[in-house]
This record gives sequence, structure tokens and C-alpha cells, in this order.
Amino acid sequence: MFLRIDHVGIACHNLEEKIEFYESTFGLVVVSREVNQEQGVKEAMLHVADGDSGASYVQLLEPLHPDSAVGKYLSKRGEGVHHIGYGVPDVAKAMADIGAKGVRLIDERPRHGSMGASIAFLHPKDVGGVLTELVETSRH
Ligand code: CMX
Ligand code: CO
Repeated sequence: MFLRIDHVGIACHNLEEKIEFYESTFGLVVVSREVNQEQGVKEAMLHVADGDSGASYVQLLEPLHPDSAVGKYLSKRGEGVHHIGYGVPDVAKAMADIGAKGVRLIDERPRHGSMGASIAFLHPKDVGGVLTELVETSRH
């Protein structure tokens, strides 16, 4: 069902500071920066590695406002890992297959994610406390 870990989403208070940290400490390179109003985030994707089924990234997330998903997370838990994004060949099919197993889908239908991807979230309470994202990349 899963092709790879597409990205790990990390919640932070200051995107520019965290980009600087990841660049200078790990040598990662920013390949995309976006503001996603629907998700309530300002974000950057940093390339980690390429694999046979596509690339993997770190996604740094700064909330646009305190009552967004990432804003609430930061105020409750502080900075850290916010979600895991798995690459899937077909997000609508993955949603149907996983939903049929009783896992709550946060999204009724796929929405727009970073770099033109189609994404959907699974409820963390049904995945052992891990907010889980399904990612169908735009190029495959
Ligand atoms: N990981 C694990 N658990 C989480 C969580 C996370 N990231 N975010 C919230 N929770 C838990 C909370 O701790 C809380 O648990 P308790 O009741 O035991 O305290 C419970 O889920 C409810 O949390 P809440 O703060 O009341 O928040 P909401 O229910 O309003 O929203 C969620 C939670 C997961 C439905 C919401 O964050 C969501 O829809 N997320 C998906 C969208 C998203 O995260 N977008 C940003 C990333 C965009 C991208 O990757 O491109
Ligand atoms: Co993500």
C-alpha cells in the first residue's frame, strides 16, 4: 500500500530559524516553500533522499494562526514531529481501503498538499497517536 515515507512533518514556531538549522546542521536543501491557507501553514520542503519510488523530505511547518491544526499542536505539545506522510500510488484508493478497515479519514476527499501533491489525513486517535498523511505526488 505504501511506496515510501514521503515526508516527516515537523511543527515549529519560526520557519526561517528552523530552515537555517536544518541547512547548517544536516546540509539539507529547501526545494519548495509555500503558504497553504487551507491547511493554515507556512511551510518548506527540504530534500532528504531519492529512492526508486520517489523522493523523501522533511516538511517544516509554521502555523499561520493559533487555532490552525499546527497552531493547536504547538500550544499543547510544543515543537516536534507533527505527522508522517506516506507515499501512495493512488490517494483515493488508499483512503477507501484504509477507511474500510475502520480508520477515520479526516478528509472526505483528497486535498492539495505541497508541490502539487494530492493528500489526505487519517485521524491520529485511530493510528496509535500518530497523525498520518497519505501523499500521491504529482509526478510519477
Ligand atoms: N499527532 C497526534 N495527535 C494529535 C495531533 C498530532 N499531530 N494533533 C492533535 N492530536 C490529538 C490531540 O492531542 C488531542 O488528543 P487528546 O484529546 O487526547 O488531548 C486530539 O488529537 C484532538 O486534538 P485537538 O487539539 O483538539 O485538535 P482537533 O481535534 O481540532 O484537530 C486533527 C486534530 C488531527 C483532526 C487536526 O489537527 C487535523 O485535521 N489535522 C490534519 C491537517 C493538518 O495537520 N494540516 C497541517 C499539515 C499540512 C501538510 O502536511 O501539508
Ligand atoms: Co505533510
